[in-house]
Amino acid sequence: MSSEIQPYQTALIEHSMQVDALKFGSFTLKSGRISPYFFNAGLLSTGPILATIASAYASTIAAWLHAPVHPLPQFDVLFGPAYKGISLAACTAMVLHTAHDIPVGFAYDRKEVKDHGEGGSLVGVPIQGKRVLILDDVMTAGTAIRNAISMIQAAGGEVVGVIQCLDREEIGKDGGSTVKEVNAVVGGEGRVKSILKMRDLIAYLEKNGGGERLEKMREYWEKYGLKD
Ligand code: OMP
Repeated sequence: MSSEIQPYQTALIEHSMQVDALKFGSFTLKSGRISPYFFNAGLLSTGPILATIASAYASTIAAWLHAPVHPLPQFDVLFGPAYKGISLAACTAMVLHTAHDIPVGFAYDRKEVKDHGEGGSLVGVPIQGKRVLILDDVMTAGTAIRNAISMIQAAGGEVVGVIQCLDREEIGKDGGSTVKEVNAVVGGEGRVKSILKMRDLIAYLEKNGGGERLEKMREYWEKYGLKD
C-alpha cells in the first residue's frame, strides 16, 4: 500500500477534520465492523465546504471523462442517493456546468415513497433510458451503492459509473474487493472513482505524526483493507 497525497486531498482531509466530518476513535459501522475512523459527510455543510467538496467531485469527474485508461462514458444524469448524496450531487451538477461546461441533469430518491401529487420515489430529471453517474459519500461493503444501482435500473436507467468522496477500500461482503464487485455490476473495470481513499488518510497521518491513530488505522487495514 502506498499513496502520494495531493494538496487538494490534504485540504479536504483538514477541512473535514476541522468540522468533525472526519473523526478518529472507535465506531461501529453499518457492516458491524469496528472502525478506528468515521467519515460523516453530513457535517460537510457550510457554504465554503460545499464549494470545496463539489469542486473536488466535479474536477474528478471532468478528468475521468478524458482519462486515457478506463474513461468514464458520457452520462446524462448525476444521481445523489438520499440523504447525504442529494446536496452533494446538486452542488456538483452546478459546478460541472459553471466550471467545466458539462451540462447534466440531476436526480435523487425519496426514502419514503410518495403516493400523491407527482408520486413515486424518484425526484429530478427522468432517468428512463438515460446514462446515470451515481454520486455518493462513502463506500464500505457496497450495500448503499447496490441499493442505488437497483433503484436506477428498475426505473429504466443505465448506471455507467460511481463517484464517491471516500473509498474505505475494504473487503466486500463476498470476501473480495467492494470496488471490483461494484465494477462488475456497473459495466467493467474502472467504473468506480473516489476523491479520497483509506490509503490517503494513512499517508496523511504518516506525514503529520499520526501516533496511536496511525497504529489503529494500520491494524484495521491489516484486518479489512484490500491487499493489492
Ligand atoms: P456500505 O453500504 O457498507 O458501503 O456503507 C456505506 C454507508 O455507511 C454510508 O453511506 C454511510 O451511511 C455509512 N458510513 C459512513 O457514512 N462513513 C463511514 O466512515 C463508514 C460508514 C459505514 O457505516 O460503513
